[in-house]
Amino acid sequence: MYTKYSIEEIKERLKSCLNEDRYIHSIGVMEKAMQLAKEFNCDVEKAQVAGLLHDCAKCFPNEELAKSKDIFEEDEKLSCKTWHAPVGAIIAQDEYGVIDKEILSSIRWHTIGKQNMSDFEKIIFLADKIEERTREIEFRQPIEKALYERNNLDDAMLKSFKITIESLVIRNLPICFQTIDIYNNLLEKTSK
Ligand code: DGI
Ligand code: FE
Ligand code: FE
Repeated sequence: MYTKYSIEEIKERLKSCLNEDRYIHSIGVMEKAMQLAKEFNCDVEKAQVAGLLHDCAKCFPNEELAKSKDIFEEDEKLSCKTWHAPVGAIIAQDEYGVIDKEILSSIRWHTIGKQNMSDFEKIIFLADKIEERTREIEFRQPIEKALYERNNLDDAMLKSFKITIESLVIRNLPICFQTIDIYNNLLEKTSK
């Protein structure tokens, strides 16, 4: 048991604080995270909780999220789209009773990523990008292809960062240094 609530109780609660699309996305991430956990030998029950809760703060207004800016990375402060991740980890702990450190860190870093992520953190990150209920096939497919070509989580992480960075550039949005750093590292690591 990774929270004091049942999965059904968590779903009910999420339904009341996410919009419908975001709720469906969260169910999609839960399902995909469980699938990836099986395929890549991670804890399936833990993946279920992390996937379901990863965006639990996504629908909070920016002013509300900004109240926690002391816990944001310096350059994260520039990019309000990233704020729901650090706040989500706090909400998962305080409101949903999650104490498992790896679940909390997978939520914390599911948007900008982090150096040296564990396999568990990677599968939550990737499930968010390739869930089948709301992510469009043209974004999903190249990441899946990269994942299954060599059965390598880092190949898929690299592809996912490429797509995110491209889309931030196209939308004229700032990019966290950390994202660029991780991208550079993955590029080196996966070329071996
Ligand atoms: O919350 P989701 O929409 O399911 O997905 P997410 O948490 O991965 O990303 C939310 C948005 O954050 C997405 O449009 C990309 C954007 N974003 C903004 N700045 C950065 C960033 N993503 C990364 N990786 N790095 C950034 O610096
Ligand atoms: Fe998110
Ligand atoms: Fe998400």
